[in-house]
Amino acid sequence: MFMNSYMVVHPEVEAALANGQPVVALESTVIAHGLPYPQNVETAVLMETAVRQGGAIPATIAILHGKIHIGLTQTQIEYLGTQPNVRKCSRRDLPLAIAQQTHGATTVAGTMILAHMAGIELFATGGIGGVHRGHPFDISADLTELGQTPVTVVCSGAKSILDLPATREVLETNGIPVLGYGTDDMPAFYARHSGLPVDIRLDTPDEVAAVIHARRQLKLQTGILVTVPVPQAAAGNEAEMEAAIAQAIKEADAANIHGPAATPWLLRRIVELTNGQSLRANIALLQNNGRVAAQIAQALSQSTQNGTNGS
Ligand code: PSU
Ligand code: MN
Repeated sequence: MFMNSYMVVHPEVEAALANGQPVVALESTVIAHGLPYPQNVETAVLMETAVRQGGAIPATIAILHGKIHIGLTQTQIEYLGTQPNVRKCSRRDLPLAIAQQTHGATTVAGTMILAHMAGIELFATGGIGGVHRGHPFDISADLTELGQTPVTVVCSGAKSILDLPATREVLETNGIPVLGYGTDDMPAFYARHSGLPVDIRLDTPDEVAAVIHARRQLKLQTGILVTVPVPQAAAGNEAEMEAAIAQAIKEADAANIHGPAATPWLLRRIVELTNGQSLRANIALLQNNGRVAAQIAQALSQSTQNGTNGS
């Protein structure tokens, strides 16, 4: 594990890593910027519970007073979920938040970097960033990070607030294997299907662990994307979701909202426009992804201990 004076590892996470037990990283932008209070704090706690139920130790990652925390206490989650000025931290923001000793909520990119530093290979979240609709140069740094940091991200694809076909192309350009967990096409967050093909469909944690193992053996420094559809019962009405998304994008463009502010703004507006339907889907898929990531982490740690997967 790479440690530095900026990093504080929660004792439970530290013990799990030292003993080779499965650990799953969780991001914090979804807490500070992705969901409204109090559902943000409740969901963060539910996600940690889902990871435990899946058989792994959760490590929610964030920056508090300029210190990198690998694993938060419930009090720290509550604190982060109620602070007004939390920096949304992608790769470029990490040194800024640390030098300024401010609070930072880590995006998929920011969380991947810090998880990798701490020696955590699995990471669960809701959706990744991508190429913004109508703004082909607003490409999330998540897509770059997935191409250069060996962490496996379990998510429900990307939201259709993004240009999904363009996002799919950039994933390929960056050399990121896109796995469909129980699906032949990429899920689109609220919707179970996007119609865009995955690279391979896998149906069990062991099969995914084998791909992670092969990536390790080849020493490829690339991430892996595992895409899991939202549970059927929580999937939103597709037509209603799409209408809300289109409306929100129109409003954001009219208000000239772009860059890092775009995703949080759109998410908030879509919750309003769907009367909370999008929020319910979001919470359900986050929990489900936490559980799946834990099962994969467990399969990986078992195969590593058995020696079959070595290294
Ligand atoms: N997509 C969601 N919910 C989120 C995010 C994306 O459905 O909360 C967050 C994630 O933290 C992701 C970030 O990494 O937004 C992408 O932001 P940007 O486009 O500025 O890179
Ligand atoms: Mn963006």
